[in-house]
Amino acid sequence: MGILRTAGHWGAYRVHPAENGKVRLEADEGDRDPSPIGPSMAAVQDTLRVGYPMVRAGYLRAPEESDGTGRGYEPFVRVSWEYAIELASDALLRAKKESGNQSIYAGSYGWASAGRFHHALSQLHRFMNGFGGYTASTNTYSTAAAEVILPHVIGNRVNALHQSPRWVQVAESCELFVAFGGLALKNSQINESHVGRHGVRGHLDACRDSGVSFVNVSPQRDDVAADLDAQWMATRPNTDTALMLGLAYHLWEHGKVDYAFLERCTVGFDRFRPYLTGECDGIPKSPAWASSITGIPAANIALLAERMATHRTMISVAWSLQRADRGEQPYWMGIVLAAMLGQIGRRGAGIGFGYAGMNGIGEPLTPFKWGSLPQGHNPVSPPIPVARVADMLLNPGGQCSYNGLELTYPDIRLIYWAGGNPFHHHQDLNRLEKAWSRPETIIVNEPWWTPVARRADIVFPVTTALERNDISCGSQDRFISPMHQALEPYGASRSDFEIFSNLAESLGFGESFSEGRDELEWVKHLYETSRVRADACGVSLPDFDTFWDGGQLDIPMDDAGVTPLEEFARAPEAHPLDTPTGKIEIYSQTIARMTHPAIPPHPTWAEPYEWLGGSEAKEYPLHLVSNQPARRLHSQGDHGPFSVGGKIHGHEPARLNPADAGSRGIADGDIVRLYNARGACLCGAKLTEDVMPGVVQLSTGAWPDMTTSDDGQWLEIHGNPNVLTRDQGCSPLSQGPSPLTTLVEVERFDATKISLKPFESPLIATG
Ligand SMILES: Nc1nc2c(c(=O)[nH]1)N[C@H]1C(S)=C(S)[C@@H](COP(=O)(O)OP(=O)(O)OC[C@H]3O[C@@H](n4cnc5c(=O)[nH]c(N)nc54)[C@H](O)[C@@H]3O)O[C@H]1N2
Ligand SMILES: Nc1nc2c(c(=O)[nH]1)N[C@H]1C(S)=C(S)[C@@H](COP(=O)(O)OP(=O)(O)OC[C@H]3O[C@@H](n4cnc5c(=O)[nH]c(N)nc54)[C@H](O)[C@@H]3O)O[C@H]1N2
Ligand SMILES: [Mo]
Repeated sequence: MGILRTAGHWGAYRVHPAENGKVRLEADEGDRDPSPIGPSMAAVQDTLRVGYPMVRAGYLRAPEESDGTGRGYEPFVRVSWEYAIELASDALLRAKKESGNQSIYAGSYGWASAGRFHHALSQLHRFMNGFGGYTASTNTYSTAAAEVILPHVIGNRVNALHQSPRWVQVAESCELFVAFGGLALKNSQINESHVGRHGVRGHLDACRDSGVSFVNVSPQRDDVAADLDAQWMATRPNTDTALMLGLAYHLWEHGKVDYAFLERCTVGFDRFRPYLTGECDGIPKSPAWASSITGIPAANIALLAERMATHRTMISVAWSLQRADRGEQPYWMGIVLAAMLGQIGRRGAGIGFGYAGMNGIGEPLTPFKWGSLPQGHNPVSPPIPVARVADMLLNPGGQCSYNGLELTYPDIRLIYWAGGNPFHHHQDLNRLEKAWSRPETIIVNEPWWTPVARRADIVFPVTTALERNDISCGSQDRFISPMHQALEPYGASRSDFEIFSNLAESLGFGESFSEGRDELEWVKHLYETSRVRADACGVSLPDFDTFWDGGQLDIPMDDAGVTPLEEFARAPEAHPLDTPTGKIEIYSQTIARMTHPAIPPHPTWAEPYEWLGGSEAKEYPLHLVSNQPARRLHSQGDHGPFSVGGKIHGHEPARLNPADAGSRGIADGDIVRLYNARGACLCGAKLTEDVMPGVVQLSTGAWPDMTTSDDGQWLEIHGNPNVLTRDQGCSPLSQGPSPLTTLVEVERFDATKISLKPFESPLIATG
């Protein structure tokens, strides 16, 4: 074997041996904008690892009568693999026999690690299906509201969330790029699969060089790279729907609506117009009205509408906008605004979702599907909206409205989590902590002693990507890369595949789970499946050995190709959308039939449950923007040097405007307490004019470090925003998470008595 290679969500790398048996990662040749997250992850391959199967002491004493309130506090006891597998098998069998497979929750959301074969969730779901099924989750924390609203408005076929008009075409043809939620370069460092080459910086350079004008509609100035000279329209968080309505009103008032496009490609403008003009409710959604809600001067709104009508315009809507109360609305209204401009389907113009949210957005899709681990069939239904997990645990038998359905929550007795960290990603962690104490058994597969591993009954230690063989590829990346095993497994850790093979063996379906293949045989099988599919599309891939010993392969992709929405806009009769009418639905009969007051049949502005313009702001006058971290992927690698290097006295930085800091006596570098009625956390203050007044920004992913404060309340002392966010669905339509709708207050905090220990292994008792 020549050069060893690996890949992660943050890039593709060559692996070099380093001191103390460690490895050093060097960005793959050709990646001109590599991410430091990869090398930082490599530095913690042996830090805070779970080395052996571990069982919570109270659970070990009495698995059948365990008290879940001890989770997260009691010490763990090291056990043998045989015993751990037996305990987990017994628990699975007990739940199945006494309450049926529905009582097992394996919705297990999370990003795990890159690698087509060792994808933790695919392994878990294949295993659970072999066992007779499980309660699953539906939609994602990233884009749940969009995943539910877009099919109603533009259908599924266009796959709009992953098929935004191509970057190359934007650079060639777009004149005005209006970025709702910005284009944060930090977010484009990663991908759902791996990142072969970081391309967004280059695309933005090309846009700048060809004279594209950028407008950054966001509470943060630095959501768009400084050298793009974007016009910053600082908007109150969660008011984008109102702003879009104001822009739409101006177009209508000044005869700038493309009625021919509306006639040809949409339905329902006639039912939406009375709302826009105020005919039906007495409130014209004028720029002046939008100004009173967004805080943006009316003249600027009118001016932007004029520019949009006279330039080839891309309306870009970041995913963050829909991770909020009524997050479906800005997505729907963005499409209506683009339709009124009549530019949907024109090269480099129209509407795009999630630009710069990941490296792959705005890239073409691979022309064939990569091989993947077969999942089998899950006979258990319904799946539960992913962010309703705490509701489900707290309310067995309770009802949940979702996309026109009434779901009943199952009674969950066992949770199996692999590849995610709900104790960073879920909202209102204090509430989740209560919900988490309910089930009888919680099993977690994890490489590190993360907050969720620490709250399990049985922890199976998992190898990392550097300790196993795999391939990395994905539909939005033109590269496929080998992932070679570069390190011996840490301690007694095993891959998720081995763990589930062991469990399946113990439960009597070992052969059907593994199909008699070992790791490398599976990797080869997935590669060969891909090779056959590629061949059918005229793409020739080398044989496995050549690929395995070589570097990344570059798959030819069609940059100039037509996107499905472009095809539709050119010839809507020949290429109808798969909406009920075949057209863009400005008014949806399907949603109207749901007859729910919180789910209007056309885009509508409604006040979020808490926001800067509402009465709640009297007590908690700052809007918390908990966005994605620049120095890690979610909570992964928070203990790595790159993430730790960004902390302030060990706390996660919270950025706020000097005006807000000054009025509270807060100086740069102070420890501050962010709080509201749901919880409180400690952060390091960072003052910057890049954050608009009235807003505090705190990235997600700091490992929660819980303690009790003087008043007996829970205090999170590391800086995790999810002790402050509300655990409420966006609406009964999508039930998506709404963390970006959160108000807080901030004060200086005397942290002299605080002992910060977010990165510690739990106590290990001798068994
Ligand atoms: N307030 C607020 N909260 C948010 C968001 C927000 O904007 N604001 N964003 C949300 C979004 S968009 C997302 S996607 C979620 C992200 O939430 P998650 O995807 O849950 O976050 P990660 O930190 O990536 O968790 C992955 C876990 O998998 C583990 N892991 C890695 N490799 C393997 C493996 O091979 N096997 C196993 N078994 N485990 C492995 C890692 O150690 C880590 O603990 O957070 C959501 N939460
Ligand atoms: N480095 C790094 N990159 C990542 C991730 C990571 O963890 N680390 N996570 C990845 C994942 S899973 C996802 S889903 C994507 C998420 O991609 P996004 O959802 O686009 O990312 P965020 O950083 O949450 O939000 C982007 C910006 O939106 C702005 N914003 C917040 N609320 C509002 C609002 O109401 N209106 C407007 N106009 N703007 C608002 C904020 O200023 C914020 O900086 O990022 C991905 N990229
Ligand atoms: Mo996400």
